[in-house]
Amino acid sequence: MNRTLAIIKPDAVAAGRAGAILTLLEDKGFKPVALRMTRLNPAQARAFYAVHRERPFFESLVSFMTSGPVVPMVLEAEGAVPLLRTVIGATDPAEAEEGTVRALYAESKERNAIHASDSNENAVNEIAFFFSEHDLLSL
Ligand code: 3AN
Repeated sequence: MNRTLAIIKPDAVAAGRAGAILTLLEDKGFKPVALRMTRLNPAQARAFYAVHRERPFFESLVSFMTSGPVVPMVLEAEGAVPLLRTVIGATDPAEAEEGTVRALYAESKERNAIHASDSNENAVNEIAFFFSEHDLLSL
């Protein structure tokens, strides 16, 4: 069994879609093993998205990610990382496959409803960013 990190982003939480997105993820076979609600401060958002610090959209992304509560969660499934990337859809909702989280709930490339780790290595680091080992349930 593998683990990945998802974050329901401020746009989806503010729109009241957190529950619908969690239901969709559960319907696709993911088991949440840790979940909480938090609001990132700018230093945390900058650290989380450090790989994007040279990109033109970085400050806007930090501003968006700190604009309201987020729901980070650890999800377990066979092949969790690639499976979740498929289930969330493309970064740009206009290009996201029908039925994906972003096709259903994202507003734009930036306000795109959900984050998902893009490699097993990043998943380990991103899970540790939000959760300590004793927060993770063994199912
Ligand atoms: P993904 O979230 O699909 O892994 P990344 O890692 O390329 O996409 O981008 C991280 C986040 O940065 C995206 N979720 C989105 O919020 C924001 N972002 C990416 N590309 C753009 C863009 N061209 N304009 C504005 N925001 C963007």
